[in-house]
Amino acid sequence: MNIKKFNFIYLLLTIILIGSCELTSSFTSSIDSNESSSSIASYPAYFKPEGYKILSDIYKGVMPSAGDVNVLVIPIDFYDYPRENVTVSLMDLHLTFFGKDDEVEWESVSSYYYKSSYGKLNISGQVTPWYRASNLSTNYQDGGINSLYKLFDEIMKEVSNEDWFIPSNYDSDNDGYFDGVYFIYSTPIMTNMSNLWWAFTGEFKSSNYYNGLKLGKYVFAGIDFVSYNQDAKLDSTVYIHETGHLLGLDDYYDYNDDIGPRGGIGKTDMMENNIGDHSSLSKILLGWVTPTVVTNSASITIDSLVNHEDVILVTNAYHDSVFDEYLLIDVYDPIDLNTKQYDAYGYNCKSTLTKKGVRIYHIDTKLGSGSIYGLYYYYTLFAKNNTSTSTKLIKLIEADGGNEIETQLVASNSDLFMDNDVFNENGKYRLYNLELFKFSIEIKENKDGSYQVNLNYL
Ligand SMILES: [Ca+2]
Ligand SMILES: [Ca+2]
Ligand SMILES: [Ca+2]
Repeated sequence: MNIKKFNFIYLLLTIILIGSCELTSSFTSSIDSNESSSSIASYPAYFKPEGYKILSDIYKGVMPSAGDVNVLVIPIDFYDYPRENVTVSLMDLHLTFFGKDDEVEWESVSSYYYKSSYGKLNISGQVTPWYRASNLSTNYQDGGINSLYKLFDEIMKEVSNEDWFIPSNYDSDNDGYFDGVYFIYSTPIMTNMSNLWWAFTGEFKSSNYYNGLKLGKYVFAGIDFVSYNQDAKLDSTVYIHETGHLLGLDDYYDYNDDIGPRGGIGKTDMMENNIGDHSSLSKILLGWVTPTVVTNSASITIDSLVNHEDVILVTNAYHDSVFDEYLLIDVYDPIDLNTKQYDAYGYNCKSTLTKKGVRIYHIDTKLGSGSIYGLYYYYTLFAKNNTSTSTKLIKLIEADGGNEIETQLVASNSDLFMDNDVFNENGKYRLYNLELFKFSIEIKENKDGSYQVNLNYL
């Protein structure tokens, strides 16, 4: 698909357009905190760490990842694309964001995040009435990022001056930033083949206050995504993915096959192809699950991540931080958030993982200074990304020992570790600094469907 180059998008982000579930990119904010590792203490063989920092502790202007969060969904129309021409009603938009799971095709933004966070994140909010942009949609398309910021500034001034607007309602964590703002435009998506009319999450570059609050991260997405999948009643998947960015998560898909390692994590994740539940990495970064940290030989039982808060973090040396290099072990299960979406949206949203098994991820979330990679430029907290760096931010280790995620760009059931499988039996697996990984990992399936993970320090 040829995309007309949109000048500020050219500078700030490129959006990949693939299947109906593969959408959007983000650019994320600059870093205001430098989390370096602290002194290495001595730890028990396994333990639940306390007091470590998560994304929202070090990332200004992101949506709080826990608690009752109240967001604003602001529909914007234009003289050349007036609200009367929009087929999606604001009630449908409301249900897509805040409805119950049985009021939408799959999950609403709210019901998805409630389930994925094990009840820790409760997103509610309101869809405001339509606001009219002061210029034609084409002006913003041609006007660069500053014209879009000007639009947001005008809209936020209007919204924050409304009688109903009570600032404290929109800042649950009291950090001075709106918890979440979604600008939902009337223009049909991909109008004029411009990737402005798609979906992205960005950081508002202004120090303006709106009735006492600052706008940090925002989502810009079309209302047409509500009806993007033709057979689906109300489709929230794009807004769910963008909310991941509002929370501070990166994309896990590969923007470009030609640079860096290929294949992302094999099309298996909400931050990759808008598929299923969030990964154990995302859940750790958002504070929804506390990993069991393993530093010496141990045997630990885990069950499905989608409905159990079970993740093992195993590392040669734990540095009191989840912003580091380590392996994560969790249980994938094609149930709940990992399955109903298939029926709703069809093939393109279907994970190729169709059975239960153990996933082992190689993670490198060491903090960086903001990655820049040419056309694929965006700010990120992390030194690594899944597009252009020589090793990945998050990599799914293939149980079958093949490399099909990088060669065929998709994971398969044989990439899951099953009963009696052993990873790194010979002790030859290396971390990215070429240090040998000091554990072998043996998987035993229990009668009740959970897995015993035997970690043997080599
Ligand atoms: Ca806030
Ligand atoms: Ca790549
Ligand atoms: Ca494989």
